Amino acid sequence: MFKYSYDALVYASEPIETSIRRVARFGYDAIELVGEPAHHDVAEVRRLCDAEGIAVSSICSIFVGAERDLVALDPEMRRKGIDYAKSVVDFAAEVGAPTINLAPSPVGKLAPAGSRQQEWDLALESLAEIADYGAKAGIRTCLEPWNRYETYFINRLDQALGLAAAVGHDNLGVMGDSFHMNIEDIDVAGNYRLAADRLFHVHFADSQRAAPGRGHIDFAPLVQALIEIDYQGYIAFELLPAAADPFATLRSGGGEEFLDAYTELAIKTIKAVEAEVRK
Ligand code: LER
Ligand code: MN
Repeated sequence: MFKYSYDALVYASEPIETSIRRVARFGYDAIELVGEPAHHDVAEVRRLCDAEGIAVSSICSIFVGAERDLVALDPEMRRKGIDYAKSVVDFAAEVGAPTINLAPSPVGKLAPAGSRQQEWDLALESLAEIADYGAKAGIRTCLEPWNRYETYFINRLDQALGLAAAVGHDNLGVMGDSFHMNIEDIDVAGNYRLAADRLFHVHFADSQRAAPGRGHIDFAPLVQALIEIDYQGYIAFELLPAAADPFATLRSGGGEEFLDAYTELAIKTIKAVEAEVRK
């Protein structure tokens, strides 16, 4: 059976203790933490996870803003982005998370500042440095493609594979988020198969980013593909309200169902799909 995780990003700013207890209560193997090292007390996270018998599956890097842009044309800004990614690697090592995700440029940057070629070349350099730093710390790094409304850089898993191959570092793989892939990838299951052992991490959410079972993605072919490639990573649920600014919705107390109800429903739905597919 796969290992399951829930992204604490969904829980917005609630105390981490509540989040860890909730995922443990609903039978998860792990929690995914938000890539804001300064917002976490590492000793507390470790103590709570040990007490609840769960692991930290991964760190979800937060590439937002000009200071977290791995292809920034200004070398000082680019350095800030690289240093941020390295701080997420350090955080992962401290909390015992095996994997972090990376994005070449931040959420909401919808056009290159320089030429595409120039930014591509900068991405190769920045990503190689971070992948290498991760390798030395024993932390796997992987590229997450986002849909066209979040980034111009890479939108599909096959593009992420192309970028990872161009970097050519063993420690740089890809991850596939079913929400983004449902929008952009021609064949979601096919692209999981194409990634094969370069697929380091998976995010699952339904078509409108609600819990699987609440939208129109048929998860059986996706699960089948993961089984066929002998996927050994975690399936982490990253669910968000259907709003232009889902975080504002969560912060203002909207999206109550993303707490207990979806935490319970997501794992229940996909475990049932997994059991059926493995029959
Ligand atoms: C992060 O995992 C993600 O999928 C992005 O949509 C965040 O903006
Ligand atoms: Mn994601």
